[in-house]
Amino acid sequence: MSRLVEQPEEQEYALDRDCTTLSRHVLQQLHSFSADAQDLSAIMNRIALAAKLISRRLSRAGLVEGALGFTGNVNVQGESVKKMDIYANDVFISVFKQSGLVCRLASEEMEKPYYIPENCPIGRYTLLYDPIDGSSNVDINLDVGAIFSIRKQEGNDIDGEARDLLQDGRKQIAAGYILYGPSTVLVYSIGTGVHAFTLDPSLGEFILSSENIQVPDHGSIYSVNEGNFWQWDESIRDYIRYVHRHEGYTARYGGALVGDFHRILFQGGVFLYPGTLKKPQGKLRLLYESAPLAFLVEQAGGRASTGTQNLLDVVPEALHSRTPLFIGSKEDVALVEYFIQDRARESEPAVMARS
Ligand code: P6P
Repeated sequence: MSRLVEQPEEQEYALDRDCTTLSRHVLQQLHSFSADAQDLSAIMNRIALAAKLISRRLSRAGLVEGALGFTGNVNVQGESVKKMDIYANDVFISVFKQSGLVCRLASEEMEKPYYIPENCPIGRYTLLYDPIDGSSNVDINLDVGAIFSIRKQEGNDIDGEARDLLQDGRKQIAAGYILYGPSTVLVYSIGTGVHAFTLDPSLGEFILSSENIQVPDHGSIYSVNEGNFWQWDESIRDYIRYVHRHEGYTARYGGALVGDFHRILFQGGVFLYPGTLKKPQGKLRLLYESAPLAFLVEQAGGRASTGTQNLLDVVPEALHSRTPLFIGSKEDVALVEYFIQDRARESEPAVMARS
């Protein structure tokens, strides 16, 4: 039986790809070895280290005493806190503490940012993150994620109110997420396209797996928690009725934003978290959930909206501000906006010609 023999050029490609680590890729993207470029590369490397530590914990959580379940506390969001939320939050703090890279860490799990004063004279960056997104999936071994955003430090924040963070999403200099699924994948952008790295446990390295990802202009997937139908504005109900009545749509909803977004990034479609009666501004937090994903999706040729405004233009009133989120393929987000902007009630949307 003939052995599959890689051709020399295939061997060279495979070896080169296996050597394209995250930190090397960041420097390649920046075409620079400046201090700023090195800092950004080092920050991404620390995020990768946090991802490896959390991935390791998740992969054995069922076997580790006290890894799963609730802490019995409620966070600033009013949500019950999982033990994994706290563990992951502490991992990010630990990996950045001695790094000299960031002055502040702003997290879904902390009411106020965590300051690393010894880094502030040096660190010119703030890391905003959701350490475990979708923690309702943790105890049942389904996919969860983390979302991160990197912003430049502006001013010295002497009163600790972090007002310089209350700026629109276009102030982000980098953003990404980690998906803890069958494999651990880190997706990021520094404004030069969207790129995915897969953790190779045998190497302990994130290796480049997809470069310059482009979200399709249209996809069949709509991703929303239809259990909230009774709480939605009529325009959202009209949109849902539309996709229920037209061929070519498929519902997919995993209960973890990162996994649902990852599916849409690669296959197209739209993720929706509209405002509800109980949460008129929606559930998802702007600075460390929606805005980082909006940064990515625009880099990938897609679109993110509050329904009436480009998500990246939204200026938060507070660190934990929420917004409705409609994100994904530009045609599919535009259709949702069409219903929301109420034009659809008078005439058939132009895109209906598609079906
Ligand atoms: P619901 C997880 O708690 C999360 O913040 C996102 O990851 C997810 O998309 C959303 O909430 C799920 O919320 O109301 O559908 O359970």
